[in-house]
Order: sequence, then C-alpha cells, then structure tokens
Amino acid sequence: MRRLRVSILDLVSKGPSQALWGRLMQPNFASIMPQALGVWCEEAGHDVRFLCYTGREDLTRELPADTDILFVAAYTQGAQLSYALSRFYREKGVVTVLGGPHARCYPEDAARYFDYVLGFTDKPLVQDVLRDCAPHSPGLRLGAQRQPAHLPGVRQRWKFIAPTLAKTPVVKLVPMISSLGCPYTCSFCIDATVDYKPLDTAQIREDLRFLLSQVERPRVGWHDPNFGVRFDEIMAVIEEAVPAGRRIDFAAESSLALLSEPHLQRMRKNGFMAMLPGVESWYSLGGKSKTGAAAGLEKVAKVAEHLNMVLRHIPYVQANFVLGLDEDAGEEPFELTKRFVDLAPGVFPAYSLFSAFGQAAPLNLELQRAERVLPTPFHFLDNNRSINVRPKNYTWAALYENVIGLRRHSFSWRAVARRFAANRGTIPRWMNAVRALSTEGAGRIRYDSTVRGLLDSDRSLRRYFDGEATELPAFYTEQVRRDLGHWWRFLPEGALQHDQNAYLRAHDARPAAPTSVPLRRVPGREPAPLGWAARPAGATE
Ligand code: B12
Ligand code: SF4
Repeated sequence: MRRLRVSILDLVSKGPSQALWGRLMQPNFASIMPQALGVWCEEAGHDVRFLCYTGREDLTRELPADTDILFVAAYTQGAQLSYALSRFYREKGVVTVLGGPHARCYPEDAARYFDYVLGFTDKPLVQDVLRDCAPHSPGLRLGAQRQPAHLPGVRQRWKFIAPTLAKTPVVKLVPMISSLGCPYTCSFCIDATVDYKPLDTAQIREDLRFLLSQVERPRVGWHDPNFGVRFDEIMAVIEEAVPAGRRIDFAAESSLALLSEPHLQRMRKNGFMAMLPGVESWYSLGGKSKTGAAAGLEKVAKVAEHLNMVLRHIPYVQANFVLGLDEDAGEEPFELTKRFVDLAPGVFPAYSLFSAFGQAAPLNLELQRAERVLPTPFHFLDNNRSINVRPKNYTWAALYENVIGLRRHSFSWRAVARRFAANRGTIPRWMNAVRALSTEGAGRIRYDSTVRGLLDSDRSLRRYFDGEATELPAFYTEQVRRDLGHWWRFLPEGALQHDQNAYLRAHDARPAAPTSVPLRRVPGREPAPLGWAARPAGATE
C-alpha cells in the first residue's frame, strides 16, 4: 500500500471562537478515538498530522490540503462545521472520513457529505479505509461489528495528547477509558444496547505508570460511559500503579448505584476529585440511581442525602438531569429538582434538554413513529440550545417557562453563594461559580428567555416548533452563519436540513436488519453483518 498523508481532526469546537471558557477548558474535551486512529495509521506506515480544534486554531494553516485523506471526529453539534470542512477539502482532492457520535447517530445524512462514514471503528476497519482511500458519493457507511476489544493506551497516544493539553494553561485532563458500553439500558441512551466490556487492566496499569513518569501530578478524565462497574478490579489497578507518595487526580461519570460509602472511601484514597453521576429523572431510572420504587419527593430526599454523602468524600460533584422526559408532567418535576438544589447545595446541577439523536437510542424509533421529532439543525443539538422532540405533557411555552424557572433557581445568587460555601477547595468553588455566572447559568437563561419570547412573537418559529412548517426560522439560520464564521460559505446547499425520521425509514424498509444496506466488499476485509455496511457507490438514498 502506498504511504499516505493522513490528517486527523478532532472537532471539539463547532466554529471559530476566542471565548475564555473555551481556551481554559476545550482541550480537556478532546476525544480518545482520533488519538487512537493516529496510532493505528502510523502503525500502518502512514504519515499523520493531528489537530484538536478548539476554535482558536487557523484550520487551513494547521491542516493544509496537501493531504490524501482527512479523518474528522464530530459530535452532532459540530456536524455543520464538519460538512463545510469536508466540502472544502474534497474540492481540493482530499478523501474525507467522518467518525464519532454524529456518524453513529446520523449516518444517512453524513454520507451525503463525506466519502466514508464510520460507526464502531477498530484497527482492521481503519486499515480497510486506508487501503481503499477513494472518493465515494454517496459516502460508504462502514462499521465494525462491535466496539473494539482494544484501544491504544496513553503511552502510544501521548504524542497527540501532549500538544492538545499544551493549549490549556490550568486544568489538564488526560483522557483514559477502562470500559466500553454499559450494563444499564436507559432507553434514551446511545449505550442502551451496547454490551458492557472492560478493557485490558494491564494496559491501564502501565498507562498510569507512564503518566506518572511524564507529569508530576497528573489529572485523568475517565471517558467510560459508566465508570467503575467492575469496581474492585479498577481500584486495584490504580492502587498497584500509583506508588505511595505519588498521586493522580481522577474525574469520572458513574451511576449513583455504584457510589456506596465504602466505594467512595476507597475512591477518595485513590485520588478521585470529581464525580458526575446521572440522576436524570425523578420518576424513572430507579435501578440506576438505587432508589428503587421511590418516586417524587421521596426520591429527591434520598438522592440529595446520597449526593451530600458523595460530596463529603469527593470535592467536586455534578448531578446530571434530563429535562422534558415523557415521564414528566406539570410543574412537579421542576419543583422537585429545585428542592434537590436546596437540599444538596454543594452539588452542581447540570441540565440536558431531552434530545433524540437520530439512531442513537431505541426510544428514538418510537418518537419518530409518533412524528414528534423536529428537523432542528444539528448545530443546535448539544443538549442545551434546543429540544428536538415535541414534548408529550407540556406546551412549548410551559416547558420553556419551567426550564427557565429551574435555571433561575439553580443559578441565583443565593444558590451560587450556598454552593460556594458548601464546596471545599479553590477549583471546585470557582469552577462552580464561573459555570453558574457564565454560559451555563446566566447565558442559558438569556438564551431560553429569547426562545420563549419568540414563541409568542415569531410565527415562523412557532410553526416550526409545532411541526407545521419546515422552513428554518431566521433565528436559527443567523446563529449558524455567525458561529461558522468564514466556513459558512463552504456549507453545502441543503446542509442545514436533514430527514429527522431517517432512522425509522431505514428500520421500516429493512425490518430484519435495521439499518443495513447491501454489502460491497472493501478490499481486504470480510463484510461485517451489522447495521453498518458499505454502500455501493451511486446507490440511491
Ligand atoms: C465521555 C463522554 C463525554 C466526555 C468526553 C468527550 C469526548 N470528546 O469524548 C465529556 C464529558 C467531555 C463529554 C462532553 C459532551 N458530550 Co459526551 N459523552 C461521553 C460518553 C459518556 C462516552 C463517549 C466515549 O468516549 N465513548 C468511548 C468511545 C471509544 O466509544 P464511542 O464514543 O462509541 O466511539 C466509537 C465510534 O463512534 C467510533 N468513533 C468515535 N470517535 C471517532 C472518531 C473518528 C474520526 C472515527 C473514524 C471513529 C470514531 O469509534 C469508537 C469505537 O467503536 C457518551 C455517551 C456514551 N455512553 O457513549 C456521551 C455523548 C457522546 N456525549 C454527548 C454530548 C451531547 C456531549 C456534549 C455536547 C454535552 C454538553 N452539552 O456539553 C459535550 C460535547 C463535547 C465535545 N467534544 O464537543 C452525546 C452525543 C450525541 C451526539 N450525536 O452528538 C452522547 C452520545 C451522550 C448522549 N447525550 O446521548 N462527553
Ligand atoms: S447508565 Fe448512563 S451510560 Fe448506562 S445506559 Fe444509562 S444513561 Fe447510558
């Protein structure tokens, strides 16, 4: 195979930006897979150029078009930027590949703009793509049968991690992962149907030792969907790897059920500084948060007590909630969350608006069948700037008013002061204050209030929200134009629209194998019998 010039772009920002928060934190949101790809491409004998895009870099200078193939990692919120970039590079003869959450959730749409769209990705699949490396229109949709059994560790990824973290001056989180998938089956989650699989503990041990040889006091962010499912095993690895007198600080997302007091004592001893458990809703997901059948107020009291206990051991605790779920009705769920904020003042409440990300989750089929999903441009699907599901039990006005009321309560001066007083340590205290007083608190209250106002005053927006019109309101178009900056002019025609029911259509058309299409063998690889396959060039959508 000829030696290729490979470029890899990890899109953390969805457009050019000089925001301070971005400068301080964006490099910490880098993904593991683009770095893993870099390792795999080099192992296959190719030259790799790697960039984590945080909004400040000059893309065309750092990733010039003298490249044979460009891999882009994108969340759905970065889709429009990724489409514009793909067009720019394709026009210069570069072959483009999309992977990451957007590719997994909206493969049909992404295949309109990229030569390849990858789902689950392993080393053999990457080698196939590099061997094929040719333009395809529509793009080939390829995927491994399952999540990879092995990913390159920190030592191998270090040449991509170090320059990424050099971009941020203070908090530098090294991305690690100890498991893929999740044993729980929350129907709105992308991992609801992905088997839990722990990764090689010997490699994790070696990676932690390597990190200690590079950094005085490293900080690690675990990217496991649900960290610590095999609790004793992963704690033993950390205990073996970190010698007495040395320390690594850890942050992780775990379900509340895993955070018992004995577990927390051991985590504290092992350097866990931040935990981000999911509470999600007061009426469902009881197994996950270990409150059993307790609903409503009873669950609030239990969860608050539990998280206050977590906070006694771990200095930074964020509780994740999803707002607008179908189980919720009336003001009660919002009032319960306010009560929680009062009962657990030191915990940072992080709110996600209910979003249906294409074919991410089983629940989305139901929502699409009920014609409740809106074609909201991908750019706004970041769990915050829009809800793309028409609410089951609320009018738009009522939902927005409840969300705004909850945010006002959670990020009021009183709540900020109580949180400050309940937190220990400089970073937790200031991090929470900044989050509340900037984009996440005040910024979102302003944004949601604008939308709420437009629901009354802008008929086009109202009709769009109600599913009566498909023409995109100017309010949205203008934001994408502004956010993409000079990349706006490369956004392909029609790329602000997508078929919000593509998953349902694919599913109904092929009931036996939900999203598969006829296979065409990519040279050197056996076809994978899965929802992902190669699409023959020239096939119609
Ligand atoms: C860890 C995590 C984070 C971490 C780390 C982020 C990061 N850059 O990786 C943090 C906390 C920072 C984070 C932030 C956010 N996240 Co997040 N996060 C996750 C989580 C829990 C795990 C993802 C993961 O790393 N898995 C391990 C990897 C190895 O597996 P994988 O993701 O399945 O990837 C496979 C393939 O997709 C492919 N692949 C992945 N990347 C690439 C790249 C290329 C080029 C290729 C070819 C292939 C490829 O290979 C992998 C192996 O098969 C998922 C939920 C979940 N359970 O998966 C949500 C999830 C990915 N996050 C989500 C969201 C919405 C966000 C935020 C927008 C939230 C917010 N409002 O701030 C931000 C955006 C951050 C950003 N980069 O812009 C959504 C994404 C939905 C979507 N379609 O966009 C998810 C699915 C959760 C959900 N709501 O359902 N997140
Ligand atoms: S516990 Fe978290 S990662 Fe697991 S299925 Fe539920 S939401 Fe997804």
